[in-house]
Amino acid sequence: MGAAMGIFDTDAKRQKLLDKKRQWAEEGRLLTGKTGIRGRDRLPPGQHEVKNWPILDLGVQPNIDRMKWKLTIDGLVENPVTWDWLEFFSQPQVTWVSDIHCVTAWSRYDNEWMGVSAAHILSVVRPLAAARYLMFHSQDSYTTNLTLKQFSDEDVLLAHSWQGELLPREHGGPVRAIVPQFYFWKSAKWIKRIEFIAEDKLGYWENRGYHNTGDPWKEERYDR
Ligand SMILES: Nc1nc2c(c(=O)[nH]1)N[C@H]1C(S)=C(S)[C@@H](COP(=O)(O)O)O[C@H]1N2
Ligand SMILES: [Mo]
Repeated sequence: MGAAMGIFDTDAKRQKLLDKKRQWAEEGRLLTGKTGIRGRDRLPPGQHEVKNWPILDLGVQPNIDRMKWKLTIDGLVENPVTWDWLEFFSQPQVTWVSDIHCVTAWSRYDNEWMGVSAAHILSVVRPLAAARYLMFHSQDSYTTNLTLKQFSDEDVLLAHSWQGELLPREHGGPVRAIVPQFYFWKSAKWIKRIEFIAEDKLGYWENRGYHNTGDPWKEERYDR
């Protein structure tokens, strides 16, 4: 556990789960050594389909009042913004259907997300030429990093709804990131800030043995 998480009252069971996940990275658990082909295969190597939707977090599920919620998008951009819930909702809305692939080997097909696209966010804030990476910052102090190119995929969005209902708190509501081309740990729940940066920095799991890119088709589970 990072020092920053010490402030939270994480129960023993969850702590065990977090320790196990770190252990998996050290041991290279679940690796099949195969490569899948996006578009040809539905399931990336080493994954299995689930019909439920498991919940994974650091042991804290922030309870955020939608009317007090705010999102800041700043760093190396021409036009930094802070949106409250109504401003976020008044941005153009998109719907995308995508599959979830979690590094703990479950995949969930056909999730319908609604929210604000990364493409729209980029058109509003206009990253400077020096901005080549970004960091998602969440209310539970979770972080995860992406390249600007990864964030620019057309199916990336900040979602407030899933299957036509507001995103429940345990799955990252009011708003979470959805980055479908990569393992689900890149999809930050309870997002509060997107920071555009010049040099790459590692996020929470990237700092704990997980791959910096996390492409499920190449089975980029761990940094090894
Ligand atoms: N803020 C925050 N986002 C997070 C996490 C987290 O602990 N905190 N866990 C990540 C991991 S490891 C996964 S697999 C998914 C789980 O999302 P779910 O609980 O909605 O399935 O959220 C990702 N985003
Ligand atoms: Mo995960």
